[in-house]
Amino acid sequence: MLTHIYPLMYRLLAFLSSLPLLSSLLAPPSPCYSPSLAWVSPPIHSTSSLANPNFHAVFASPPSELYIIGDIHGCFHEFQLLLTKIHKAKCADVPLKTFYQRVIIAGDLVNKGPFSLEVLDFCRSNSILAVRGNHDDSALAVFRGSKRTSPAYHWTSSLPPTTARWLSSLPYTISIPDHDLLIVHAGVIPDRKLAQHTPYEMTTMREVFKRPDGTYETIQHRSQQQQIPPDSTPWAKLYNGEHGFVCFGHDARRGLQKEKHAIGLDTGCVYGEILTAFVSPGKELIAVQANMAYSKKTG
Ligand SMILES: [Mn+2]
Repeated sequence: MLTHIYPLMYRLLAFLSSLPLLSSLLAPPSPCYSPSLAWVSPPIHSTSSLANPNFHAVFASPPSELYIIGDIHGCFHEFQLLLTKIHKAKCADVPLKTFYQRVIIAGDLVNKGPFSLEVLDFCRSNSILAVRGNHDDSALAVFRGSKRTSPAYHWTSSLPPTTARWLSSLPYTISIPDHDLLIVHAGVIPDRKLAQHTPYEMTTMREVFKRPDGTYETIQHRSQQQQIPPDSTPWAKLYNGEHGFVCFGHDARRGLQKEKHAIGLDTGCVYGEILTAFVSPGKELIAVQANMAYSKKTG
């Protein structure tokens, strides 16, 4: 009997879901950190695996000015200095709460530096938008039980579950059509649709090379010792702007990368260099000097 009822219930639900009002009631719960972010694919708060579907978010009604910040890596004090500097320079008359709604982090909020928990807690409690970086993903993996012996991950044992949930709800890309912007941690593969990227590619790539069939493949190198293949090219040099102007991080070795359709914002704060913000739409850069080197540059 039940086997007859289930398909009928499913069809009824599908019909109800197609009605505008009910579809909003039946929709998956919205992400916890921004009422203005529309999800192309709904976030799934998996506690068992990082093999989540690709999260591609669209920021549909953004503020007229946005400040995109590169890799923070737990450099909480430099992060605060930069926020203060941007606020003072661009919108001192705007309340801080409103100002934070204009800030987006290009991933790798954590690890290497001393204050990962503080950075996460600040961003979560102030509803600051961010995309996920490879370090954010690996910290989540350790938090969920993946074995890492490195003391670099000890801080994850103090990660509050609410903050972990917030971190796991972050998308891999944020598209902002009104600014013609795409935020992603590491990059996108030229000539490839967003939906065809894996989280690993979006959080780790630096170079691409051409396959015999003419399509591009990613390369990510882990350390300075590892050779960059001679026939590869930094992806941003080949990117034609098809997803908008891309703000990314992840490549502290190259530092600031200014290309026609993309800008690389990992300017090595955690290595004692600088923390950089990109202003949209003005394309201005605002930066602060790191207080010290917290980590040795390896890649
Ligand atoms: Mn990274």
